[in-house]
Amino acid sequence: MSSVNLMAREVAAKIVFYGPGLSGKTTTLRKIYETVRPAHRGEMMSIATEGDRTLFFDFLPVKVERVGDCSVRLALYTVPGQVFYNATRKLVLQGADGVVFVADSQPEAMDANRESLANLEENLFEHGIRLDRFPLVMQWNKRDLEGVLPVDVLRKELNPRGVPEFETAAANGRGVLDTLKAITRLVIKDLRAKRIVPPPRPTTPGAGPQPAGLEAQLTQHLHGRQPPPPGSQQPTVTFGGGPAPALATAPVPRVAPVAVVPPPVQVSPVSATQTGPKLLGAASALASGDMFDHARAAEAAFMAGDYATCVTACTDAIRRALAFAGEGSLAQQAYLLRVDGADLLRFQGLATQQLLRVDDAAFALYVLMQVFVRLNAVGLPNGE
Ligand SMILES: Nc1nc2c(ncn2[C@@H]2O[C@H](COP(=O)(O)OP(=O)(O)O)[C@@H](O)[C@H]2O)c(=O)[nH]1
Ligand SMILES: [Mg+2]
Repeated sequence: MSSVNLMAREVAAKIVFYGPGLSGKTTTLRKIYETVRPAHRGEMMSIATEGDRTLFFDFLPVKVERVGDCSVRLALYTVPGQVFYNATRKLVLQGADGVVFVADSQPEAMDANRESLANLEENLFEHGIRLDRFPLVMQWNKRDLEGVLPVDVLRKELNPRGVPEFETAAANGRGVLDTLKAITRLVIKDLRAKRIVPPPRPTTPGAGPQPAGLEAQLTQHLHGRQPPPPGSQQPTVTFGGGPAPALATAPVPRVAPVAVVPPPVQVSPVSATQTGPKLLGAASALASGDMFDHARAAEAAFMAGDYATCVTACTDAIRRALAFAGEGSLAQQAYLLRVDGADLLRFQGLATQQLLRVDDAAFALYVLMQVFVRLNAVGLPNGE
């Protein structure tokens, strides 16, 4: 999904936090959200079930200005770890420029770690990508817990290729920004090698202040917020007071997404000051004007399991939203707003599909959110 605006020398890259359920992906993204300066990140969107499990994905945009002489916009995503959400994982993985594999360091999670890594390899392969050539960073998470596996065991099992690895405790934020910096460096290097990102401009001596390098910029922009002093921290995230729930180590049957009856969904933009999850959907939270009602209808239908109605409501909302881009076909409007063309095509294909599944509806909501985000980015609709 990387895109480059050569005039603005702006690079957009997509980074996916992958790993088994409960390994700490959502917590990692929340910590990044809390740490990065507000000016350098957008709102974090989470689509979670009532039990706080990621149903579709979490999404957090982060901006790093002037890496060399480019700006970098990062779109950070997590995937749902549960085995039966594989279609969703594939979808989120589509167009990824790099992956952070978040492993749970506890011995009882090793089977789930291995299974998830194999699943990553398989899903990337289906997108025509080989994991062993792909920008990848390993995040050994939950290092704060007692009895975790030694790092060399994790390395031997999960990182034979020797990609950069970091010990983290996402629950208290330790190591998460170092992980993010490492994957950003790898992604930029990879995009430069593929000549997607132009090499740094040659600089002339005495030409004024040099743009800072990647490392300095990442550090400056990402570490903008001091961690709150001890005692004033957000309620510590625990496993409900008890020991960490053991991950399912028994083989879990691969259930086709169509058979999944999704639990009630809470979609909520997460904010640092928020006390409880808002029952406002991620799409409607981004909507303005009469698009709000359509977005609400789409979310309500999704929650009720009525996927056909959800897709129809998304179609209505997307048409209205794209109309703000001016006259023309949907494709032209989408192009002008820089909505992903492949996504739009796939979305339009849903209209002719007989059976709509939970992933189709989730995808429709995803495209709708993308359109709203793009509209917001260009300041439309204005004057309301
Ligand atoms: N002790 C500890 N708990 C963690 C850590 N990271 C996440 N958790 C907890 O593990 C559980 C699952 O985390 P979550 O981020 O939802 O996992 P996800 O399924 O990968 O998104 C939550 O209860 C978190 O509070 C960590 O580094 N240390
Ligand atoms: Mg999650």
